[in-house]
Amino acid sequence: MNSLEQLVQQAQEDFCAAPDPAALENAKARYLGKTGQITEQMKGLGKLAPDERKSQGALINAAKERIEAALNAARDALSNAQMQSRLDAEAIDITLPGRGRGTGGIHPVMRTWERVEQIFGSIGFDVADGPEIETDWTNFTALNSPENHPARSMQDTFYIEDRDTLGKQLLLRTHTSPMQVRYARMNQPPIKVIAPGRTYRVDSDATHSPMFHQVEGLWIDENISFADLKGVYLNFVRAFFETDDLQVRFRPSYFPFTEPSAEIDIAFGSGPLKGRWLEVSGAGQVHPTVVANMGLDPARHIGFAFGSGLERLTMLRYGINDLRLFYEGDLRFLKQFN
Ligand code: 2U9
Repeated sequence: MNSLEQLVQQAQEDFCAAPDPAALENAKARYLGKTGQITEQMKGLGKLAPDERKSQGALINAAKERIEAALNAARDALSNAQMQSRLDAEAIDITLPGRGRGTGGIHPVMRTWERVEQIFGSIGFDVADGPEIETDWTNFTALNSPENHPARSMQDTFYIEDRDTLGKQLLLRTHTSPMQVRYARMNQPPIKVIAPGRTYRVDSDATHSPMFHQVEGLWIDENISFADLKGVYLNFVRAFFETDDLQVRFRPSYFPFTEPSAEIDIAFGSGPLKGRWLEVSGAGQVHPTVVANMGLDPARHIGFAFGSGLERLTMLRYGINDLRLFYEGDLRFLKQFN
């Protein structure tokens, strides 16, 4: 084998053996670089006679082309191998089952909220929704708790430092009653409306949370009586707790916005809570001052109102004993309701 043929073979072997692009480029330099063996052979041509130079030059060129071809083939092979190992490393097994996000569920208090809307909706009550940041007037004054009135201290309030554009004091609503005031000022009697929603009070322990949910109902008409309120509420608790086997009693109470006022208790005729009187709601005839603040004539229009905590209703329905479970986001608790 002549030396050019050996050189080509040696180059082919070196290129094939190069494990990565850097090694391949080093190998290339040994043959085709400035001081590479092919380049050196080219330089030697000058010493030959013209005839020999031509034929030897053609042989060197042919060898050079074969070396360049071997180099390109080795480059392609390395880049294919690199791509293949990347594809292997990043391979996705499309036969694996998805990780899944799990199915979401409805929070038990939201379930109660939806249920309350459905039950009152079925007897003709509209649903009112409104701001959680309220003015002092709609939250307190309109509801017969003027400034400095001792009744205000019944509800410890989160006040907001900034005032509204008219300079009015703002606060987080302590009950959903302001929404009923707004609704009554925008609609004409007969009014039958519930206002469910988030409410806020400075209070936090096993039975109180700074944010909690209320539903309040308001019925304004001519010639209605406490018996109508009792009928509506009895219908509600029977539907809500899915039993007719329960009793309802009204006990005298005090709220600034109702007169007379009552606490509503229920007692189940069976089940784990059988025979125990459980407080579920407050209620009363809307105070004449509040009726007037809604833009109505208290001599003509009578209002009945009630208010319940949605957490309280939920705890009674499912037998939950700690309010804080609702806000901890523990899936072991929440999953039980879905
Ligand atoms: C207007 C006038 C009167 C709504 C009422 C109650 C009695 C009541 C509490 C129950 C537990 C709030 O969630 S709780 O802390 N509510 O006892 N609420 S009467 O009276 C109104 C509402 C709107 C215009």
